[in-house]
Amino acid sequence: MDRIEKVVMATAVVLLLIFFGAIVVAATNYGVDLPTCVTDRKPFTEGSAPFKLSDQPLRYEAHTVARMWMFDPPEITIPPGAELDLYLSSADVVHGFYVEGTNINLMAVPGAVTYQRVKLDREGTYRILCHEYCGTAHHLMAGTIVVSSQAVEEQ
Ligand SMILES: [Cu+2]
Repeated sequence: MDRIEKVVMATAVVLLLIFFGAIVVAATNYGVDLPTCVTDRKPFTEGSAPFKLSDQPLRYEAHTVARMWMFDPPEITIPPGAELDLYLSSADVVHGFYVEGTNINLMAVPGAVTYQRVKLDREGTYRILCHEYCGTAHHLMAGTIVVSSQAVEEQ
């Protein structure tokens, strides 16, 4: 083996050890972790309409349960520009939760709670669709997110 090849290989090994060490230090000392949408919340089987978080204006939280073949609650109403913390669980099998025309896309997994913070500025009705085949009536599984300025007066 040529001397230059040995130097290049030794340099590569040293760099690998440095990078691996940096990952270990980041994970153990700085809490750096892989991004995930799975929370450590306890799974729930009853959905709830969005409720306003009292300490912050225009912050809402909703708990949605997916089950064959519906979303509970079937309609989520929030005012435009509100931030919605959406928690999702499943009562039976794996379902999908996709909101047309947005980047909202979650999996509903039995025994787990997934999460996405949602902000919709434009008023309108957004269709929620299940995108994971979950049985014979999968194609009927839908819900809506209604973004309406009237939602402020209702809550
Ligand atoms: Cu489905």
